[in-house]
Amino acid sequence: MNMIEGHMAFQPAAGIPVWDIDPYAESVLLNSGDYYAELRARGPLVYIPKWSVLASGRYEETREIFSDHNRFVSSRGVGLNDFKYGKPWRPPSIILEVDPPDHTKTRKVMARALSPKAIAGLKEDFRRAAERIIDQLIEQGSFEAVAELAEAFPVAVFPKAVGMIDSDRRRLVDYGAMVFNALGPDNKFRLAAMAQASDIVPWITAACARDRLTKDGLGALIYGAADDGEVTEDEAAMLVRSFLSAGVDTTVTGIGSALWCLASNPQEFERLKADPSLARPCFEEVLRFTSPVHTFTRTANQDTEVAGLPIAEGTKILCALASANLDPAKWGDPEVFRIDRKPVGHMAFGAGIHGCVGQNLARLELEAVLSVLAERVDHIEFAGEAVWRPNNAIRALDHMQLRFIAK
Ligand code: HEM
Ligand code: OVM
Repeated sequence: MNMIEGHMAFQPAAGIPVWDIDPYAESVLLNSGDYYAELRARGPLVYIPKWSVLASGRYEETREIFSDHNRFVSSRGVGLNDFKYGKPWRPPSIILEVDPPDHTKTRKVMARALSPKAIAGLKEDFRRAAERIIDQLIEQGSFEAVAELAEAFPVAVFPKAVGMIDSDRRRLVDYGAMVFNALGPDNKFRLAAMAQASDIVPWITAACARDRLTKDGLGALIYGAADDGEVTEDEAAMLVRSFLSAGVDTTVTGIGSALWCLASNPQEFERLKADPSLARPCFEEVLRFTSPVHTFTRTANQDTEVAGLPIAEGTKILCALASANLDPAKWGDPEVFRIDRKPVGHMAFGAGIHGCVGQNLARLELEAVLSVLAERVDHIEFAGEAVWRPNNAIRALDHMQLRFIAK
C-alpha cells in the first residue's frame, strides 16, 4: 500500500478536478480567501495530489459530509493521519476522534458538564474578568491585543471554570496550537509545534488528574460521572484533556478575531455600542467571517459519492469550514462583516453529532468581552499591523497592537 501522511494514497475518480496546490503552504494559510474562492470555483470536490486528499469548500457538500457520521467517520482521525494505519501522536480523543456508540457515551457526559444550566453560574465571573482586563487596557492606551486580551481573558476564566489548581498560560495556549497543527502534514508548522511536546504534554496530562482539580468546577462534574460509573477514571481524565485541547486556543482565537473584525469595521463597532445586546449575534458573525478552526477532515469509511462524484473507502477529505462560511451560494455578500447578520447554519462550530459541545461556554466568554467593550470603549484603533500566525487547522492572529479610546 502506498501511504502518504499516514493515510492511503489514491488516484482521483474520473470527473474530479485535480488541483496542484498545497493548502498547508504558508502563503496559502496566510492568504486563504483566494484559496477558498478557487477551491469553490473548481468544483464540489477537488483532488489535491500533494497530499493525496479530496477537499470540499462549498457550503452544501461540506455540510453534507460533516453531517453524515456513518459514511464520513471521525474515528480514523480528523487530520491527515488515518488512525487505521498511522500511529496517532497522542492517545486519540475519546469524544472528537471516535464514532457512535463510543461517542454517544462520552458526548453525553461532556454535554451535561457544558449545558446552559451547568455554566450559567459562570456569567458573573466572566463579566468581572472582562471589566477588570478591559478597564486596565483602556488606561494603558496602546497594547498588544493577542497577549493582553485574547489570551489573558480565557486564561483568567477558563482554567478556573474547569477547576484547575495549576494554570500555566504559555503551556495552555501552546497545547491548543500543537493539537491543531498536528492535524496537518508533517510540515514546518507541525514540526515546530511538536518540538514542544516533551515539555507540554506531561504537564497537560498531570493537570487532568482528579487531585489537580477543585471539587466545584467542570472537571469535577466529569469525575462525578466516573463516580456514578458512567465513564472510567481514566476516561474522565481523557475528557478533562479534551477541555484543555479544545477550550483555550479556540476562544483565544475567537477574541482576537473579534477585535480584528471590529477594528477593521468601525461602523459595525458603532452599531454594537448603540445596542450591546448585539454582542451574541456579533460573535456569530465573527465566527462565520473568520472561522477559528479553518479545516477538519473526515475519512470515507465505505465507497460512496457526494454531488454525484465517487469517493473510495479510505479517502481523506479536507472539509474547509472557513470556505463553507464564505460561500456566496449560501451567504449574501459573504465578504461583508455585518454584526446583525445572524448567520444561522454557519459551520464554525461544525455540524452533526460532533458539533462543538463547548459552544455555549464560548458564547458566554465572548458575550462578556463584547458587551464590556460596547459599554466602555468609544473606539478601537489599530496601533500597528495585524500579523497572522499560520497553523494547519486554526486561523489565528500572532500579534496586533491596538488602542482603546475610553467613552
Ligand atoms: C468540537 C470549534 C470552543 C470543546 C468542535 C468542532 C468545531 C469546534 C468546529 C467540531 C469538530 C468535528 O466535528 O470534528 C470551536 C470553536 C470554538 C470552540 C470555533 C470557540 C470559538 C470550545 C470550547 C470547548 C470546546 C470553549 C470546551 C469547553 C469541544 C469538544 C469538541 C468540540 C470537546 C468535540 C465534540 C464531539 O466530538 O462531539 N469545536 N470550539 N470547544 N469542541 Fe469546540
Ligand atoms: C479533543 C478536541 C476536541 C475538539 C477540538 C480539538 C483539535 C480537540 O477532544 O481533544 O482540537
